[in-house]
Amino acid sequence: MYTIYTFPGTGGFAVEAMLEAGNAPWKRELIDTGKDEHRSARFLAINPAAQLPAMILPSGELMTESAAICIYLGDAHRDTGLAPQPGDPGRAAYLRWMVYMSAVVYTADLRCYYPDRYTSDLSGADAVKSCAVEQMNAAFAIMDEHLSRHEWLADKTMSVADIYLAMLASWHPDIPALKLACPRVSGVWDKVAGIDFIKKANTFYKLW
Ligand SMILES: N[C@@H](CCC(=O)N[C@@H](CS)C(=O)NCC(=O)O)C(=O)O
Repeated sequence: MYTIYTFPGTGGFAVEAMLEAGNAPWKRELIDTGKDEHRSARFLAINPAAQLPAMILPSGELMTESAAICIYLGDAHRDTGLAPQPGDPGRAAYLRWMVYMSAVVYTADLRCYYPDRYTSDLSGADAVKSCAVEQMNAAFAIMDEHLSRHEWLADKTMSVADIYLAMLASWHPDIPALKLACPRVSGVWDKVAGIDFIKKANTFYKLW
């Protein structure tokens, strides 16, 4: 049994989509960030970084970092077909974009939505935010250009990287502008949104 600690709107979405696709037994533990439950002693004992999602594996081991959890689940449940395996075409691109999105885009989202955490001078928080949005836009443009030459991020096969991309796109602070500037990113988001297990995950996460 997998246990995911999560809440609507969070990066638990991509993880839960993988759990849905993998048909493995799992359960959800709600941690209400609006009530600061992620900073409670109970949750800090699970994830000292006070971030969602966190997941307990069937072995009892803890995993954090949404991209790492998605990669882990893609390998543990290969029958989902959502994670190109070593030797498969698309493996290098899949790993490249998973790490890129986690390291560059997700972190820009955090600077955008929590700018006060990224400066010791609160009067500069607006500048932190606008710079984060510019960095996010630059990253989406790089992925949009890649998608002008490849059907999916990992080329010919949809992978969890595309699900992760849709999640990050849904967090953009100006979605109409993103869709206009990055039509291929928008196209991947539309295709991902039409899949049944994604619809099911989104009934809880309400990302779009
Ligand atoms: N690098 C982490 C980031 C996780 C993260 O920042 N999650 C957000 C929700 S999407 C969170 O926990 N926010 C609450 C807070 O930072 O106070 C990951 O990819 O899992």
